[in-house]
Amino acid sequence: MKTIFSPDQMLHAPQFEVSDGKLEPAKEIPSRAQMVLDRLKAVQFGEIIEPRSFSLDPILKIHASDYIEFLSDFWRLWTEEGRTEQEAFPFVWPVRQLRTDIVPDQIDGKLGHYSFDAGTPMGPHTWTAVRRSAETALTGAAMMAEGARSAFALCRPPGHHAHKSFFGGYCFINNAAVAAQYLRDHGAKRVSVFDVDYHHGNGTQAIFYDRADVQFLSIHADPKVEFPYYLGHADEKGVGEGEEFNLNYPLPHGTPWEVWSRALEEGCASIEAYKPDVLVVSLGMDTFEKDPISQFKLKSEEFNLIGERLAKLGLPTLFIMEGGYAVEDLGVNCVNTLTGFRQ
Ligand code: Q9C
Ligand code: ZN
Repeated sequence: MKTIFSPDQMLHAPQFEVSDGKLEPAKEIPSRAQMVLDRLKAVQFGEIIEPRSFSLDPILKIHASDYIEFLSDFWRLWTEEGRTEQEAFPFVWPVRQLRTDIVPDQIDGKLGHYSFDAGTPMGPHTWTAVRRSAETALTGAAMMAEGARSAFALCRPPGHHAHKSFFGGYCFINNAAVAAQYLRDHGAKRVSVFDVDYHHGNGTQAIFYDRADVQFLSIHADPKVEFPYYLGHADEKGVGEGEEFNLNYPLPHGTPWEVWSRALEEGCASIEAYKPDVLVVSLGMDTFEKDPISQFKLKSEEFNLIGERLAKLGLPTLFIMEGGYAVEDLGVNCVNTLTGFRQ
């Protein structure tokens, strides 16, 4: 299995995030990617290649053009405004009865309009890294469309919390959604996206919620007690043509493999019934017992079992990296999953 990665993805290097009501050291940091690369090399997992370049078109099939323009122009606007801070935080949002149809001219108003949390700062090179991360996912999708049986897109920044027109949860472009759409546009009739990150994939769910051609499944911490809090409940099943093609498996804090793996089984059975042409896995390792921001209890060896179970589906499979913040163990947990799949 080939891995796709560009060093440009390291250029997004946040210092801080707002979490638990205070400023904390950033968790989604470049060393995450480095740990995975180091482990892939240590076990000689396979070739690591640079992503191809793509026009913005495949990204614009998922994201609104004004949002992408905002992301790509942001740092220029920020500095033109006279701001000297090296990272920008949103801090005001258009909730409920406030207007979302008018984009403010002012930079802080724009930041709030195009985001949903203060945990996702933007820096001088965020856009470069974000676009390259999406191209990493797109390269994986292109390889699958060209006949590969599997590929690993080492995406960073991650993507599954990003919606059509807003960022958050460390995510800017929804890499998995962009890849799934690319696969649809290049021969796949049906695509399943299985999100095994600890957090609900709210962005991916919302993007495909009314569609029958992309099935979305997510195993995650119950949003009643965990980020992203406002999406990911079991009763969210899709709407219109998309009804029954959205499947959520919210689980309580403390969930161990014995319970988590039952949701994995159920998800796999639903994928088998759906009969997709290709599987996209939103691969988060933050289900790990030692993850600093998460509350599930998976052990390193159990990541191999995830890979093994997914392999039994017998589908062409594109892995897209999402979360995982136990940096020291991230490489092992990630490569364990890929190794389990390959055997
Ligand atoms: N105490 C991904 O894994 N912070 N994003 C929540 C709760 C945001 C995670 C803080 C976590 C975002 C891709
Ligand atoms: Zn996560």
